[in-house]
Amino acid sequence: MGDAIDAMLRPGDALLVVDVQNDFCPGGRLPIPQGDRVIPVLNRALEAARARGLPVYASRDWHPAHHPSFAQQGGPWPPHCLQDTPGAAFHPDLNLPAECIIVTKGTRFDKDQYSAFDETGLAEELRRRGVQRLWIGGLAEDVCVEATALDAVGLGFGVALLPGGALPVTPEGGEQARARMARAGVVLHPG
Ligand code: VGL
Ligand code: ZN
Repeated sequence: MGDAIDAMLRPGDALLVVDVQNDFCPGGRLPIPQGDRVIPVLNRALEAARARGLPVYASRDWHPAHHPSFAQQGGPWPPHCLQDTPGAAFHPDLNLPAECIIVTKGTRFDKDQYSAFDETGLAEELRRRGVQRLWIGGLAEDVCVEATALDAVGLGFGVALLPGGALPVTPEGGEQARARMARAGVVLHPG
């Protein structure tokens, strides 16, 4: 299924890989079950985008110590993706091209930023490059992928999820997230 992505990409498309970082994969500090299984799918999409000269973006969660999303600070999550630690690095198997633009989020001291569009300037960057449709995949499907996809739709971009390219924190969470995304106009089963 992932291989079909090649035929679905067109001019005006871009790829956005959300938070495929060590801490969100097995062995990390906030592991998404089987989170690393999205990597081969994303690598095929990255290769297809490269072959077509389409822009590629990768977001990363990049928290300072004592971030408000951490449990000790009253937030919902264990500490994860601490700036400049191995857990915050992109998974080593993810083949991000040299031209990939990195979108850093989660750095604010006062609140979390689940969406790659939340005060990052990403929408302006995409418009500058003539991007009309975003293909999104990554981790977690029911947290940052969802928030990013919903924002992208709200900002006027076409949005499709990469088939097999996202996984949730929990199966139920994933189901609910996909329902909300579908209602908002995200294309979940393109092709
Ligand atoms: C995420 C939980 C906390 C994500 C980030 O990238 O989906 N989830 N911070
Ligand atoms: Zn986080």
